[in-house]
Amino acid sequence: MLRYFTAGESHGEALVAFISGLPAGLKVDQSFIDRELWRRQQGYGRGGRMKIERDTAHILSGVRHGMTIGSPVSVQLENRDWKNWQEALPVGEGDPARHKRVASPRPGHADLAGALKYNFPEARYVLERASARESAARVAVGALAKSFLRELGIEVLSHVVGVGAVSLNPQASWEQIQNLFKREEILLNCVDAEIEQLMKDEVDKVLKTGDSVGGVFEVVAHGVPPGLGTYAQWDERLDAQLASAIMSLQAVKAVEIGSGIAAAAAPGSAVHDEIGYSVDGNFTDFTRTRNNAGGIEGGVSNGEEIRVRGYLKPISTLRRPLQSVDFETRQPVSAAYERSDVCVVPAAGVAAEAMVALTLSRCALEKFGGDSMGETVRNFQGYRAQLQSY
Ligand code: EPS
Repeated sequence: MLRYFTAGESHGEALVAFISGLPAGLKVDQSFIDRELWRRQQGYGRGGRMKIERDTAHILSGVRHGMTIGSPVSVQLENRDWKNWQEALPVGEGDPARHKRVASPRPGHADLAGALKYNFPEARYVLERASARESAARVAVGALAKSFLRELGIEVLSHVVGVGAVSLNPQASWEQIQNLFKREEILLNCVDAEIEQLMKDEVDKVLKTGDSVGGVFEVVAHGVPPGLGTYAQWDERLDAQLASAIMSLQAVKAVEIGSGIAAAAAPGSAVHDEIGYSVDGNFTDFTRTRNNAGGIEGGVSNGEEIRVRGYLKPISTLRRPLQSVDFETRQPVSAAYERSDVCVVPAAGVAAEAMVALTLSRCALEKFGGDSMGETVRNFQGYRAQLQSY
């Protein structure tokens, strides 16, 4: 069973990720993991922290001679900023006078709910863990999941479909999204250069006014065979698992599979994807003329591209803060501000790719099993042959 956890605080010494259940014999390419981490750090509208960090994955266990060995993989990501925080956030008792309080909770952030829950007098420890910095650890193990999926012919990428009031229409093709992945400079990760400029204008607008902006990313999984996930039990439905995985990312407030939102207002005839059948030599396939279902019907992948969108609220740390209350005096004050990003939509898309890759890997391992890659791929090919002779 594929399981993964993360640990680490935003300004602690390091982030740690742990993944167990990957088959032995999976090739691990360190430069690929680091490129994924680099992608998560990019995008127009990032704050000062990304100038400090150079995220790289330091693999501690589970990989020898460039291959997984079937034992749990643990990965450490150094927080370069730790050197500026070790006295404020020591593991030992330290000097309480050096503690950096977060005196007033930010509306929209975990600050208030977290302080109430854990009975903290202020929000420092809350934001340390609630911060989206944690998503870097997910991207590290997500890169391993992507490497695993690639052995089954499945690729997972993302692109940005909305920033503030600007959105991309019509749908981006897989080829366009693949081309984005090759870019050495990531602005807003939009396939349409003109729309991307308008998105940049949206970010510039909030930069000027001390505000922040949200948006929408889309993750696309290409090459997914029919049959991942099942309607047999509520928590095994693929769409339910993906929705939970995406919703678990910081700042995501809604998730959409395929054209789910528009579908709620359209008649059935305009929504459901009609079915055809094609024969090309020995190769036969069920076909669709469109993919409003986002590649999932009845909680099961149907062989089309999986398309899932995450809707991000604007970052809750504002340079021109909203009204809040002082934790100690309970008097009205402005919400706390240290520094922040103003737009993180492309970065959230990369973190969401990791979550989709981890979810699909878990479903694929449930279906195909295998303790070594040879065994998993053999089982997968057997299933492929079964589909061909269906
Ligand atoms: C982040 C690092 C954080 C934040 C951001 C995500 O760094 P710092 O708090 O030191 O500036 O920039 O976190 C948030 C947006 C948030 O609301 O907590 C990162 O690595 O992505």
